[in-house]
Amino acid sequence: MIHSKRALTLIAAAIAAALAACGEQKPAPKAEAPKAPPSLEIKIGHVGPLTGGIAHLGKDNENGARLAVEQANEAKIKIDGKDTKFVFFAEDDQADPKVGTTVAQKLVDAKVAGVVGHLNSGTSIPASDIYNKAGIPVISGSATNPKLTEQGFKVQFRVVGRDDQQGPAIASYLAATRKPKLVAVIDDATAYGEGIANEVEKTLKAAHIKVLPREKGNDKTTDWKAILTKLKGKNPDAVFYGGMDATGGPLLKQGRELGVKAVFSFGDGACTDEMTKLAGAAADGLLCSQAGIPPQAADKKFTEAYKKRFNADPILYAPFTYDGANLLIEAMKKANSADPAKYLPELAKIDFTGATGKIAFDAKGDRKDAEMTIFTMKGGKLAPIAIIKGGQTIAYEDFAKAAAAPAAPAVAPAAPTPAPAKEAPKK
Ligand code: ABU
Repeated sequence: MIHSKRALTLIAAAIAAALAACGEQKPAPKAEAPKAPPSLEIKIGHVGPLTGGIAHLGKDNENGARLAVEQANEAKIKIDGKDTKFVFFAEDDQADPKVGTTVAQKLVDAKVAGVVGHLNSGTSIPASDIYNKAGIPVISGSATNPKLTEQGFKVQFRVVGRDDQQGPAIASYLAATRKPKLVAVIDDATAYGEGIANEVEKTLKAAHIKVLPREKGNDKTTDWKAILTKLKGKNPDAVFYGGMDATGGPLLKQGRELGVKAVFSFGDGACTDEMTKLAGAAADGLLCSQAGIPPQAADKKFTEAYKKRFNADPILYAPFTYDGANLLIEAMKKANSADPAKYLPELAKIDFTGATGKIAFDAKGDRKDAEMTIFTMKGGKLAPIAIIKGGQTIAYEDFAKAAAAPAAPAVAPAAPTPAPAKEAPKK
């Protein structure tokens, strides 16, 4: 009995030991999950009017920047050894200066690394102060008022020319080719419209051309009949309007309806094919300018990719906002960082060939050697007739030929007023 008790105890101890041993058994090692490669998310903002009368231009600008960001993601760029994903933040400033600052602060709060925009000078100028305080680089692809880059903000750049280049270019071309004796100047009371109108007036007066007292609307004016009736009585040879196409179209249409015979001449904001929709046949003969190369002279790879992606042709400054976004990305690549403090110095000294040609910035952040293009409206389409660069004028057909050839374009010698380029006979 004693023996069997002892045997039972031994058996129980053996079972306990076996169970304990089982408990201690280590699980078979699991296969380790592969480590996710380090990644980096970089936010890039774009701002333009996406609602209101010039929403079509805001969307065109946005599309250009969006395409660059999408292509950068497809290219699987690495920054600081990390797989990089660019995230595009598109905002609507309604072309309103107050909304522009609100939206700029929103992008700063969202910690964007850089911004392309805004479209309008009137929104870009107040917003630039917000980006500057936050140290965030910002490149406008369309704002042309000189003040934008005259404020001494190190973060501010633009890839189009300025209105103190564009105003003299279109006014000189108008003076040299149409030889007006009396010109009416109208503006939309925005930073852009008033600014370019001032530059045009200054240039015309310097050429001893009489200018009527300034007439003003605003950026929503579509009924110009009172102003046009008053002007008709003065019989000007030319009318210059500083404003956008949404207001310039009705101005031109109503001018012709009221029998104003003057040559109509606009700056870049109203130098779009949209004029045909807005003014119909009255748009024919319009003389206008853009503060860069024309969309049709942009790199074909860009134009084809834009068309494929958005099922539309670029309208005005999409090639420039495309370049703006690519410049931000290129500077980040060069700095191997998306930290604005680190890549800003690379942006300031960049030398880049984009869809709109070679881009480098001067000390103010303006594009060096920006081209100006003069157009005329023929058969419902804007046709570029001349390129003005560094005070020199070249017929557009020669510019296009030279651009297609490997050598740099030759330009005609400088003239006090740009030598009129040959215009194709009117249809
Ligand atoms: N440059 C014409 C339109 C944009 C702006 O400067 O307001």
